[in-house]
Amino acid sequence: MKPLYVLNGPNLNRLGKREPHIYGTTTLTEVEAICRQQAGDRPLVFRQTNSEETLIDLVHEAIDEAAGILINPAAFTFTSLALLDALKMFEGPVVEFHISNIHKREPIYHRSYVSMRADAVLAGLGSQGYAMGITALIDLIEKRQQV
Ligand code: DHK
Repeated sequence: MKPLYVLNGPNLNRLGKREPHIYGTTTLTEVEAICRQQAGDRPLVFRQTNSEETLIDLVHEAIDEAAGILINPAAFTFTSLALLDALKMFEGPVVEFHISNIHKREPIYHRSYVSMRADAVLAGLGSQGYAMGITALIDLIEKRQQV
């Protein structure tokens, strides 16, 4: 069974301390545990990077290895055409995830490049929302396998 890839972008390593009024107090380690709990016996690869190059390299790895991608691209959501181009090469389902409701925030957070490839977008559910992201990704994978 191919693994689910959960990819996290810049500054998310500071979750728990970072702007708790926006991102809450759940740490990234706790987010990983939430994802693994929700994935059950499905293999899961969980990564975080502050580097655009590394995030793109992880998407390239997922192109060959993953059943689906759950990605919180963080600030690269709004800046990286290169990330969009990388995601376009992935044939499996992509779920875009944001802890905060980006559409309720400043305009700089409104236009997502990643949404131009994502099959679904979840935003504003807090860190606990990663569990719903995993369930949505598994659902999209299974639906494709039924076709
Ligand atoms: C995380 C970030 O770092 C911001 O750049 C995004 C996203 C929102 C989040 O809500 O998870 O705008």
